[in-house]
Amino acid sequence: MNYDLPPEYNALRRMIREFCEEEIKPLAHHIDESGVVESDLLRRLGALGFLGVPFPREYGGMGAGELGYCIMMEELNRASPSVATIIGAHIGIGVMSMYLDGSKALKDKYMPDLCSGKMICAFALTEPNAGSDAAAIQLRATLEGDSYFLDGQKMWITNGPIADVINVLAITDPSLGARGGATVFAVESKWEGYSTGKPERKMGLHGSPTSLLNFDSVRVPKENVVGQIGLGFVTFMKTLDIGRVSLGAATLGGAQAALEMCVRWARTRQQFGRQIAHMQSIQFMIADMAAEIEALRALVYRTAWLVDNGRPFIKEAGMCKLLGSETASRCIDRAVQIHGALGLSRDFPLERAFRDARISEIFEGTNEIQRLVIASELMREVGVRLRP
Ligand code: COS
Repeated sequence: MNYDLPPEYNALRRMIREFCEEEIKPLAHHIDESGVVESDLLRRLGALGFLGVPFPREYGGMGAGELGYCIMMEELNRASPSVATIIGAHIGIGVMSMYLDGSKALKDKYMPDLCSGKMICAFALTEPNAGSDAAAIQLRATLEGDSYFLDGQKMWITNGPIADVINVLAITDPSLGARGGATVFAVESKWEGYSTGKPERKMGLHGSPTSLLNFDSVRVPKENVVGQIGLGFVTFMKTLDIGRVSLGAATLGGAQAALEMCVRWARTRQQFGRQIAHMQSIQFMIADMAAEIEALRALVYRTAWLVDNGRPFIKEAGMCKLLGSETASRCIDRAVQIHGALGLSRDFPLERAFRDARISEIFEGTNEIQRLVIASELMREVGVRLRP
């Protein structure tokens, strides 16, 4: 379970795994059935410092960097993908966008409460007409005196119904469009004119609340601009790059959990008078899973290392998300096959894992977008600029 990482990361993993085994895993089925992650669980995760794992201590974080954060996401997703998704949206893209480009004053204002779990964060990019084409956003921010007024809608926003602070990308200069005329704003959900739609009913991740956000002339003081006016698109693209690494880590945890279930089942299940582990058809599936997971682990940990050491990582981040989500889907699918009818039972975790895994190929940039990002980076290295 240590995977040859330095001792401080092993200690972090042990701490998180213990919490997951005792406090999250026993609730995972109930979370799926009820569609709710109790806010008390998030508060307790915050009190233990888990909601600030990657961030420096000066902002209330744990200072464990991207690698520490990836280890946490891996462990959380092993226990409950719904809980992992709430925390991934909160830390990995929500708080991250503020941490990357926000002013010190803004970070001082919000990050300690976000890292302690007193406040929950969301990242709002997607709109009715802007998904993969992120630059097509229309939500408008108009400057009047010392404030901006936000008008428009965001949709499919993870943590939408529970977020206290939402980092929102809005058009501030329509003549420049999103690529030079969009800005990020930190909006508090209690402000007048802000409201959310009812939670979306999804195939999986039932405990991770997702909704539409409405902005009806929401007044945002100038101090809540995140980063520079007009450079919000870049802030959001950089945030998504980092988010893709930890998303890869989460899928790694999901795939690993499926493999462990298969190994246990191959030892206990008897058919044709012997453990199914002795059958080559089962061995081949388990071996393929193990090999793919090991390759994914190496990629995710190396990419996290690139992030922590200030090296370029955009291409590798796309690979983490692409390979991770497809590996997890494939491994969980094989696990269902190995478990036979039990794999389809709603009383056994694989059916839930199967439904929960599917979205990883879609959210935070579809896998088609990841292929485009990887190809763009490859071609950029030889001086060719690709357009979507
Ligand atoms: N890091 C830093 N800056 C970046 C960047 C990145 N990864 N990607 C783009 N930028 C900046 C650059 O400044 C770029 O200009 P130059 O390269 O000319 O200097 C500018 O933003 C515009 O970039 P580009 O023209 O490549 O943007 P596109 O509109 O063509 O979009 C894709 C590119 C498709 C990759 C982008 O729209 C995307 O990632 N889409 C998916 C969005 C997504 O993940 N949605 C999921 C919902 S949010 S959870």
